[in-house]
Amino acid sequence: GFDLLTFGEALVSLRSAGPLATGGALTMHLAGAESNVAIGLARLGHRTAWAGRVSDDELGRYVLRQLRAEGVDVDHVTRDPERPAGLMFLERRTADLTRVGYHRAGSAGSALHVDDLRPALAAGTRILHLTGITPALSETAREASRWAAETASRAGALVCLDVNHRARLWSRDDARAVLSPLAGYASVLVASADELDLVGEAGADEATVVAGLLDRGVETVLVKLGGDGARAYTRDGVRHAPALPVTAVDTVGAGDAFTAGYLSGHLDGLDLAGRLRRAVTLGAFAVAGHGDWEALPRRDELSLLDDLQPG
Ligand code: KDG
Repeated sequence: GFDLLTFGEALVSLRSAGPLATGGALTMHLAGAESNVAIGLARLGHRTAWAGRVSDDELGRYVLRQLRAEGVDVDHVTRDPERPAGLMFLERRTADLTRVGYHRAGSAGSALHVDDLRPALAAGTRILHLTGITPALSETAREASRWAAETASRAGALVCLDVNHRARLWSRDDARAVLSPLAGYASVLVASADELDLVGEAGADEATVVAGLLDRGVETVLVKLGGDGARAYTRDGVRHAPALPVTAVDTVGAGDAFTAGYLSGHLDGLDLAGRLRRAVTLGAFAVAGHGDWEALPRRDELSLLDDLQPG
């Protein structure tokens, strides 16, 4: 079995150095919140698998090659001969402003179906990670997400749902209607502060949403606060972890790194403080380097930022 199984849509991201409307060179990267998490864990030596559908062409081969090179198991990936790869343009519009554009409607990844996930789940996993992006992609991807969360939690896996609201894909009300029930399968729920009411009542404050989630059986609620770190809620109370004081050059992927660090700490049997420390450490690596996941640490690099750790 795997330590962690995750699934979703991996995208080919094309990054510009300046405004897209004036053209120029684009660089090609692997993107996708779930594949970012998979790479974060694989780099730390955990047995990690990613499942999903990829286009059966050069771009699909590129996605698989990147994941394999990072040590992520892709044995249970489906190749889709009919649909194209999902693309994402990451436009560096100004030094401080990046704009995201998706070309993913009708993509291979968005056609994800329950049947694509059966073999990977049958292999067994300690953790199932999923995001609120996948259920926004299509009806079949939504059902696949629900089925996987239910099946893994029944089998005794720790289910981690990272809300990851993508406003380009659906409205907050549509997201809430799907993600709120999905959260009922989760042991660990990750959200940024502005996403929390997508797994509770519209407009509800943090304390109310968290209380509701803990009541429904979620064990740990992690609220990401960007440069302010994160708060972790359990039945025992709340704990705050400050972010590490690094120079942020690229925040895309920081949330995925945070989640990967937390789950790595769980797999290593760390206590809550240790899991949070690893979470903010991976988040710091992600923001202090370019790319969604390229700057994430190997296990022998985890201590590189230790001088920045409080306490
Ligand atoms: O978390 C980073 C992701 O936003 C990026 O890799 C692309 O998965 C992605 C998405 O759907 O936005």
